[in-house]
Amino acid sequence: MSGGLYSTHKNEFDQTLDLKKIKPYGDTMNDGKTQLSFTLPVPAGDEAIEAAKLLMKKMGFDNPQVVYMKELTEGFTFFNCYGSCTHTVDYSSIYVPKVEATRWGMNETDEFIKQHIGRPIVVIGASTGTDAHTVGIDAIMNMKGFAGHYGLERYEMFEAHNLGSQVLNEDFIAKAIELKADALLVSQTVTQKDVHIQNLTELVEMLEAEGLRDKIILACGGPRISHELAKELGYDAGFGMNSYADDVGSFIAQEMDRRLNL
Ligand code: B12
Repeated sequence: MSGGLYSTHKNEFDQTLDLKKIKPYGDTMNDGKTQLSFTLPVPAGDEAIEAAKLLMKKMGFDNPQVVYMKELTEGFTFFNCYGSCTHTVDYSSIYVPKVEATRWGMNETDEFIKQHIGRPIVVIGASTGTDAHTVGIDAIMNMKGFAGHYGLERYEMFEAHNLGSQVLNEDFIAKAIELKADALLVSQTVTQKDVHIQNLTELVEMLEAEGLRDKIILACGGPRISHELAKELGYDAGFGMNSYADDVGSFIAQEMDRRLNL
């Protein structure tokens, strides 16, 4: 039969993709199939399953199913569930602010800095406040880098200082003054009770009070940081998941060049 399995599959099961009304894809287009997990503050049992299903209905899921349940500790039950999402979003109208820079590899960035800046750029990074997560900032700064992308310490034209974790904003700023930093890189992983917002905001306010904010390139990153949030908080750029030294390195080089040419 001509067309084979693929065309049969497409004709029989897939409905038209409408980018103005997208919903999750499970087995077939527009089936809305979604997996989600959450914990309820009740003991495990039939009533807990019913509560989970009712909640899913209220969230907009048809045919809610609880496929796994476990009491984590007395009075708290974890659920894995499936359901069909009834909502859609208009993908064609989405606008996401992004860092305005061309992403280069290490050699290209080094070459650009040599030609346009003419000296190594001093960068200080830290996971600040009470945040003890170091893997993110290490991924960006360490010599060996992350997922095949070398970190800033490996670059010839970056003088990179990684201060580690739980660095207080005042110590971070003192180091920036001591080393005459061109750029500060802040990593924030814990977002519970919006602690990252308070901490990131405090740093901006302290830099402003010292008269340093305009003299420094300030970027932040972390799994729940977006460029939009970073800009809102007074940063020059924000980097989320799947970002590498390439992204922030080329941004800093291009931003420094832009400022030198103002
Ligand atoms: C390892 C880990 C720990 C280790 C950290 C060890 C260490 N030396 O870092 C330990 C055990 C210490 C730990 C402790 C805690 N943790 Co923890 N931890 C994790 C875990 C499992 C992995 C994080 C990680 O290393 N990711 C890998 C790196 C490479 O990814 P990344 O950080 O996102 O970095 C990338 C980007 O975001 C970006 N990036 C990051 N920073 C920057 C900075 C700049 C400038 C740029 C450009 C880019 C950038 O680039 C990186 C590479 O692409 C996560 C869960 C998970 N699977 O993600 C929980 C997690 C982050 N931890 C969590 C929590 C709650 C805690 C604790 C509060 C637990 C507790 N109650 O004690 C404590 C916090 C202690 C503290 N004071 O901070 C929560 C955070 C929830 C939230 N929304 O806030 C998570 C999500 C777990 C969970 N699901 O609950 N944790």
